[in-house]
Amino acid sequence: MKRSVDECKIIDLPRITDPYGSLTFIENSRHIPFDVKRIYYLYDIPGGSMRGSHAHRHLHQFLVAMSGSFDIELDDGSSKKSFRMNRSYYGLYICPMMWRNLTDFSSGAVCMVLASDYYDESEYIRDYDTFMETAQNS
Ligand code: T46
Repeated sequence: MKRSVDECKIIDLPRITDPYGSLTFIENSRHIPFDVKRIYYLYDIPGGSMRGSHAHRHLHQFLVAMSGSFDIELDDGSSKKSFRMNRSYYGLYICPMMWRNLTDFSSGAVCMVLASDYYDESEYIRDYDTFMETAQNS
């Protein structure tokens, strides 16, 4: 089944705000469309860096800007979409087979990723031509 960038979307999270600050929570399978098996985060990202530049064959992910801001460009092999991430009360759901580039990290930006499976390098597609071929034949 060919995946579409239209399956990827911003999801607003619950936000509880009082005079002492705000609280946001994410519940497995309730707020995001998969079960979470792994959490990781990117931080101490030097200005001008690009992260990503790959796709995952099967992985579902949900990315949140816990601090600061950055841009995400998604590419399904036919269409592209861009998202500006700059609040910790929403995140971007990314379905499998999306090439992604993360750029324009602000100073102190932290990107948290919830993922549907454990780390597995064989599940990555790191070559863009291979990604295009795989996407077009799926
Ligand atoms: C994405 C962005 C936001 C591990 O050993 N375990 C892990 O769980 C992960 C995620 C990575 N690694 C190792 C594998 C590589 O040697 O850490 C190194 C960098 O990993 P990666 O190329 O995945 O890093 P990013 O920041 O370019 O990409 C990651 C996600 O893979 C990607 O899907 O969207 O974070």
